[in-house]
Amino acid sequence: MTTTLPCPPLPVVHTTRHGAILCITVDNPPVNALSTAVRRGLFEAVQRADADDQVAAVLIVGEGANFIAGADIREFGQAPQLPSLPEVCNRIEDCGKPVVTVLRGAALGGGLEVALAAHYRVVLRDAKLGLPEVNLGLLPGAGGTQRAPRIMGVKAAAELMLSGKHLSSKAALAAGLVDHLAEGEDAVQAGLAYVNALLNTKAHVRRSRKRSIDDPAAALAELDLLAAETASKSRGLLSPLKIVECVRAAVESSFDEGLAKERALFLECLDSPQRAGLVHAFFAEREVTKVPEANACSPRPVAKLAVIGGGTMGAGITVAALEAGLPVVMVERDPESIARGQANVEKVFNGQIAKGRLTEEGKASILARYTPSTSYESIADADLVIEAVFEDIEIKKAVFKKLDRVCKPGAVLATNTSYLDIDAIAGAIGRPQDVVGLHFFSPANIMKLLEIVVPAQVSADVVATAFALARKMKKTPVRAGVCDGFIGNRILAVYRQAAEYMLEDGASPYEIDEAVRGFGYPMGPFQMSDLAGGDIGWATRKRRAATRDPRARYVHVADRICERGWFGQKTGRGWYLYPQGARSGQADPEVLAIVDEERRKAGVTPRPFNADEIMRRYMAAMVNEGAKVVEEGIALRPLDVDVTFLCGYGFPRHRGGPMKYADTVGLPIVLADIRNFAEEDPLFWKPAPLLEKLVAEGKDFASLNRTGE
Ligand code: 3H9
Repeated sequence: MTTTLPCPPLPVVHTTRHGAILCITVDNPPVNALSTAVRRGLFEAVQRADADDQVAAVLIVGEGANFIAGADIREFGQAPQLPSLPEVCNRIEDCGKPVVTVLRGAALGGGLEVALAAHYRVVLRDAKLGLPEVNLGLLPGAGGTQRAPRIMGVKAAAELMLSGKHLSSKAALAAGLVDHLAEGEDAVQAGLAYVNALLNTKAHVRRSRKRSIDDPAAALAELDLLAAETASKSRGLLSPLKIVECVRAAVESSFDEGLAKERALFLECLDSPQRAGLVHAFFAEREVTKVPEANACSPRPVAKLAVIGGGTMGAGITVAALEAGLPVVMVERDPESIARGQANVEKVFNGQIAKGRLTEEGKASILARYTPSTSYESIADADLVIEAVFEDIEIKKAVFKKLDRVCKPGAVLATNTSYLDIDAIAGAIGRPQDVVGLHFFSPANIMKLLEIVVPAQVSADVVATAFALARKMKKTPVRAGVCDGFIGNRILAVYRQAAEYMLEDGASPYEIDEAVRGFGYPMGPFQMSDLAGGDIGWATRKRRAATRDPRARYVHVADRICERGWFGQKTGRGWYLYPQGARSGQADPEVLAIVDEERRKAGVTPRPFNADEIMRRYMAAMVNEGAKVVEEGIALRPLDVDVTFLCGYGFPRHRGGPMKYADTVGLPIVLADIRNFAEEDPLFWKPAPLLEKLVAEGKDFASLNRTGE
């Protein structure tokens, strides 16, 4: 009888000798993150090299396309294991023999900190260097806040940490962060050449902890300015403020005191719900791309795109596709309309030129991929067509019938509708298997979210094609089922309604907006409506009027405002006043008078609301509808709802999305609120059965995100 023994795990750190040089390779796919095993391996390998008389120098490289992408984010929140990353970095720096790192691909966070602790740094051309911990609610916690200012200067280091941005190899060399930019693609070869040169010149170890800060007084003055700017921009975020504190310690204290400060503040950030929310957002944005159709089949090739409609959405989609390198034919119904469509496209690029982000030549080379047309025949060879015409089902069906006539077999036919029944659109033509929803958000060339709406008859490879297109266009795709409003707009309609009820019950639109901003949104729902145009919501309300439950409460204030032609910023007034085209609005006493009048008509005696109550109701409505959307399979998992709101609706990222937020608050508390509110209005505040079930079982939404359990 033969027994199969489990394979021993492959070593995540291995060493090879090249004469007197010991090469340590971190080999932990996919991105060589610094897991416990990697930290142990690195620590022990450096320890052994230090003690080995045959070793004269150490080289550290990463296997594959990356050096090291940082600490293993999956380990955050688990019991800490030794050695810690600061200990590993200190061990590297303490090595008595020169330690050289070669950086390629990602050298981020803890990965860059390993390199900063080494004595010399070489980069290959494709390297991207950064300390992006701030994006995860953290600060560089393995000496980065102390070593980077000593190596590249206080201001540049603080800006690198506060922005979370990556530096190219050239920029890193110019900033003094690395010593040498090597040609070629072989990290080991480049490293060996550099180490040999060092050994030939008898170069010594060079510890960044020993470096002093240039002109500390000037550095502190710069830091004061950065601190003030950070405090005003941080909108309740903890880690940017802590980063500034650590950098200040780098200037004012000894290296060891600075390290101790960094450790204490890092642990504080690590424990914060902000870190948990941001890490959830990081993984959720990657999980959303893992959908059954994309796993099961290959996408159809897409080399040529067509967009029907040159309005705001059509032009935005066209720009996004052109920027992704795709050739695009834009179709409009007549010469005047296509001229407007082309002008809309050019306006975006002209704006980029005005801001210095694009040159005239750059614009010309992008527009070389753009073909305006008034003939559907011109898109006969398109691989994928996106319809972005007026939001009316009959108009859309007519467009799809034309597409059915002219498009080649196998072309993907997508609609950019935000609410309409895509099953009905697909059912109107002879190839429903090719029809999918691609719901872009405005401005489509900027907003990350792309809802990929999956109608009943669509074939799986069309869905896979939509996900591949999203990747090419650098969008964050979320799979949604067909219903009125899909994931995002369906949930928005409900919490918007909760806001209107509070408005009629006594909160002013300005108090509601302020509470929502206080929660971390860039703007409140009434400001948002003024920005988007009140007429859009008005049209939706009119469309839904026929199917609205006659027992449901209806607040008329928004209609009264729209009836006056007050559609928001574009008309100079809406919920707010915008004198002389101002972008930020002022409270409008006439709006408050309309609100009072509607309260009187509805027989409501207004009562005060504080920010806490406003947010409890606003979030309870959002979470309850989110649970219904998950339960009905409109969203695959709670995390898909989270990503929709993070990437398309301005939900504060550090709270991780509405479903993550509900888990943080505790589902029993959210459900108790809903039951409490239901005493006033049981029809609106009907608890989602999924929420009740989870509470009864003592589970949270996160339990539904863990697939395969
Ligand atoms: C830190 O370092 C703290 C220290 O200062 C102090 C410690 C004491 N860990 O994005 P992709 C996974 S904080 C674990 O799709 P790309 C990712 O989930 C850290 N996993 O590829 C995905 O997994 P899956 C500071 C990680 O090519 C797969 O790798 N570092 C990590 O578009 C591929 O990722 C950062 O913030 C990680 N650190 O982009 C860098 N990184 O296939 C974070 C990635 O199962 N990472 N994964 O879905 C990134 O920015 C990008 O992932 C990177 C690659 C640019 C590296």
